[in-house]
Amino acid sequence: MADIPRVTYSNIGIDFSSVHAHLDSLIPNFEKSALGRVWTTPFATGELVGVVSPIDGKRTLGNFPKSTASDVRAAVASARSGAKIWNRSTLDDRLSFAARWREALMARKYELGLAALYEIGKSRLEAVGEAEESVDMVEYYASELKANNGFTRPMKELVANETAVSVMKPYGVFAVIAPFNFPVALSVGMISGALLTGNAVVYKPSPGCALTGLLIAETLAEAGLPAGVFNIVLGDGEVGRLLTTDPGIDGVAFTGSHKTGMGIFRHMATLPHAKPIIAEMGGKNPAYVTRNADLERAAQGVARSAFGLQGQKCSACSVVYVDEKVKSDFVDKLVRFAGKLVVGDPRKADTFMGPVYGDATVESYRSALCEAERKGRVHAGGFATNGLTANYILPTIVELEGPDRLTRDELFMPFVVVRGFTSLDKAIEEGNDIPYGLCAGIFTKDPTELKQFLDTAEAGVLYANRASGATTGAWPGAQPFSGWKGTGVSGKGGLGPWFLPQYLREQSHTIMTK
Ligand code: UN1
Repeated sequence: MADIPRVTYSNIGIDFSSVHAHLDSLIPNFEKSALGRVWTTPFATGELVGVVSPIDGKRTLGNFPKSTASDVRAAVASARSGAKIWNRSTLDDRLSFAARWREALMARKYELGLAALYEIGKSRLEAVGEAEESVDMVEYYASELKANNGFTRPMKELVANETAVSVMKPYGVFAVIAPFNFPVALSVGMISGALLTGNAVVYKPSPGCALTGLLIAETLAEAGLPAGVFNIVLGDGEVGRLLTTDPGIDGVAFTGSHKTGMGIFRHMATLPHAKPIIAEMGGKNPAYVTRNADLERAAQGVARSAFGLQGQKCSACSVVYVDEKVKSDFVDKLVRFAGKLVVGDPRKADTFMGPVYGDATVESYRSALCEAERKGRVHAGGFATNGLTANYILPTIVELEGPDRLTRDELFMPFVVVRGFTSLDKAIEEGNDIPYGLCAGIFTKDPTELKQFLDTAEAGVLYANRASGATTGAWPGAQPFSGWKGTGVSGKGGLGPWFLPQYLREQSHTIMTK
């Protein structure tokens, strides 16, 4: 497979025909062996739930058991016993585990990608991309752990014969709650954060994503960990609530909606002592297109970020502020480029957008579109008609006069709002007023405008002039993914150098040597 190029979110325009040929050869066997199984796992002994693919609403992904309340308690108890060993693992133990896990993920990356494709309707390249990202996450976090000597630091010697060291220790057991949209990468990211720092884990994948969740669990079993260190539970929000409120957990890693994330924070505030929460809670990401922009590049970057994965990314570009002077030109280019993106069955090589995930998204799309028709101008959008089910939505481009809920709420659908501006200052002010603060992008060739954006945009991930994605495409070791404001409170991101220390608590050791 050495001749097959790796897929990242930003290496657009290269020849992926060998990736497609490889996937073509894998798909028939994947459908036979990975789909339609009846799964069992120790901490899910409740009713079996059949899950179908959003691709056609028919193909069974498998039958997955649900965790009962006592399964959740048992999983936490198992993690507590695993933590006794893993909390005291050495740096070498963790690094060699990371190397083994990376190998296991690497060996099964196309299978993991295909699972994400069938499970949530991701296009081929987005799906393989997230599997590749997972491999790189484990590698990058392990390299940070090693380069920082497990984050241990010698401290000042205040008096003779006294040594002081800052040591970073695991909290104990982390609950990891993952979302549907990057079922592999976001799960692997949070699980690796916890495990590489010596914490035990109870992991709950998104309710419809048991398949990828169980495959990830298999890669961890292949990598080998002491018994009880990694545990998986399956189920809906109620199972998540039982897990995050279990007294036996010491912290929560969460990626998902603002509402659910804030619910976890509220719960922690009711406890005798709060516990750490590492949370990424969504986004509503603006891009700015000035009169000094390369408009073709801007249109491509905005379209790729607004419509990739059907707009269901926390990083999706969902509102674009365009200088009035170039607005109609930009909108024409955006509509033209978006019109060429293929909406269809994600199993096919040329598909850019598959179905949206979940019936609720179809309904909220309908109402957002009606609202946009009432309030502004719809340049493109609606439902795909070429024999697809109702969950295939076309790239939707809407122009609105004023800021309102469509420019502020996270919609999680292929829907981008265009707003005209006459002052970049004012536009950035409005973009900053969005309650979330994950990503933002600008298209300009003017260094003063670029500096103004970099100095004033209130978001953790900033991009300039990117055709591969105005606001999307962060990669481990390259773009730390730190959520500001409503997106997150820790001020440190996944994919970056400060991610792992969040799973650790500091202890200073001061020792008189004589
Ligand atoms: C998300 O939707 O929570 O930067 C993550 C990106 C992806 C991550 C999106 N790496 O677009």
